[in-house]
Amino acid sequence: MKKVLLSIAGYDPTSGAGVLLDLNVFNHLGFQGVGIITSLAVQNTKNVKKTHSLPPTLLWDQYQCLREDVSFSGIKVGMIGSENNIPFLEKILSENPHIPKILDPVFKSSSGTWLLEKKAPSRYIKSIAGKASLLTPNLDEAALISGIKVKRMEDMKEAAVRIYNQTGISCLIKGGHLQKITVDLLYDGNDFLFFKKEKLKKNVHGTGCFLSSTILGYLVKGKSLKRACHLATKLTFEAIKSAVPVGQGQEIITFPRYLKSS
Ligand code: PXL
Repeated sequence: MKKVLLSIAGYDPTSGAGVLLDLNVFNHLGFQGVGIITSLAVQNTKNVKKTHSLPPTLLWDQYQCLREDVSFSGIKVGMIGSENNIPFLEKILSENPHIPKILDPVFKSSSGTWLLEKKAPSRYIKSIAGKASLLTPNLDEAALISGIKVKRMEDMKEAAVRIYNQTGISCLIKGGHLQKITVDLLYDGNDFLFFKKEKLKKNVHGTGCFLSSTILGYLVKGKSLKRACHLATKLTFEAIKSAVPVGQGQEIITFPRYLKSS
């Protein structure tokens, strides 16, 4: 039977981020994707106009309906939309201890809109401690979680250690918004691993969603965390290069046609 990966995330109608993008990535990597919608984002490629989160009971209904039918080989969680959904998240993570689980702590959109209540991140972090394979914050989210300013590579190391100590979860900090270069930093409690890329002058939406769902795919294919992050950061870089404009705002990230998935 085909392996199934679950995305728990928001609905971005442009398909440039959230569940629609995740399922597209899972499909390209050879998996069946299934999705649980947490929040409806009213947005176009220019900005997020508003979001409307679904209540936890509806999240639970979606999960139970899928679970009684299919078994998940991996789970990726993106935008959860509301603090009310944190207990649901905690329950799902606890119920699935033996499969890879990636948490992309989507607190704010790249266009600046808050996608979770401002005070919720600390509760989020407490609830997920010890329950996932990897956290993938960007610089702002890493600063929010760790409580320090994260502007340079040295700050990224300090923040990653703090986040690891707070959560017991390996951490990949995405440095796409550093000033001169693009560097993602993985800390697994022992080693620091930097993934450096040339800085691309493109304004692309959904890069974080693309990266975290790609890492999940590689983990489920049996790659180690370090190898999965190496392969996924490379693929994401190529996908950003292949991004295309579809409207007047940010470009949509696109799975490179010429690349093989494994
Ligand atoms: O890229 C962050 C993100 C994630 N998920 C959804 C979004 C956005 C940003 O717009 O709408 C649903």
